[in-house]
Amino acid sequence: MTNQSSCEQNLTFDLESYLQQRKTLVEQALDNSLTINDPPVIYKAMRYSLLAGGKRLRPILCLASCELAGGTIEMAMPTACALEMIHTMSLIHDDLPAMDNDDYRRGKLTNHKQFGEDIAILAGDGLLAYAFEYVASHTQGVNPASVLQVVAQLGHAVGATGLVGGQVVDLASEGNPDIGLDTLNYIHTHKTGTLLEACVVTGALLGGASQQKLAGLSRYAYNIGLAFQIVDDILDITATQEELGKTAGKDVEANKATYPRLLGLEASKAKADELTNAACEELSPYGDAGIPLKAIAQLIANRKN
Ligand code: GRG
Repeated sequence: MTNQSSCEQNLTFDLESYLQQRKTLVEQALDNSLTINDPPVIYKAMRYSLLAGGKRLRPILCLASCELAGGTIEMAMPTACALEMIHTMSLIHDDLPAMDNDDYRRGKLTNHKQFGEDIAILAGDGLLAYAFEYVASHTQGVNPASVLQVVAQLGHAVGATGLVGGQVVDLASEGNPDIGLDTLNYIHTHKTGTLLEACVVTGALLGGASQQKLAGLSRYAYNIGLAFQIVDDILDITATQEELGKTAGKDVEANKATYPRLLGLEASKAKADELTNAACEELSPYGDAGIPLKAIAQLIANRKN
């Protein structure tokens, strides 16, 4: 979709290799983060969803932001894993019969279809709690005050100020034909945006970014977060179940307010492009060092799943 000037980047940057290399590192770290213990069923359920694939966009964003701020991959990896644990928890809970009631996720049966509803709820709870434990117990080489800020940022992204708040308004809006852009933006920025923002902000905190840099990166994250969710709305209409790894067309079936429904497909694509462009503009002070985050912004706008 997007090809705007602010996102233009050095053509020698190979995004595909970059993402593949980062994804491999993240997959390895996630695998090592959680071994099977007693009682085995809960660890198996947690690992089933945590290691089910996915784009690993959130941990990759966190690592990239930490490096941009002057830190290393090692400093950010525990938080990157925690972000994926939190994201996976939200997917498990979102798929439950009481929520979105879905049978497939990441190309596999959803957690409750595989393990039952009771264990799926507990697997989500286990991942959420472990995410915080993991950051606190595994982060190394970072000043403890910054780790504390990371923990606070994660809590802010998950609770009523983030995922939970967005989900509550989403549920309350279901089937209401009068939902407008303000409410839709609230849902999108809370359900999706706050966690993506946490990825970028925690990475920057761990890397030692100044307040000014944090503010700019936070604006970058807000813009890619909303663009991400608009593209999600578009893909629900235009992509197949095989491409998405989850049921397609669910928003239309549930009569949900979405960007395409409120604005139309073309205007929605234009809005996603505009946000992506605004995100890239925030990276202009960084020159070539900002290339990975620019490329990720473009990937979000152009993704097919
Ligand atoms: C229980 C504390 C608590 C919170 C849960 C269920 C819920 C509250 C919130 C729902 C959040 C949610 C599932 C938002 C949708 C975000 C989204 C667009 C997910 C898809 O992300 P991708 O495309 O997926 O990055 P992969 O599989 O690639 O990781």
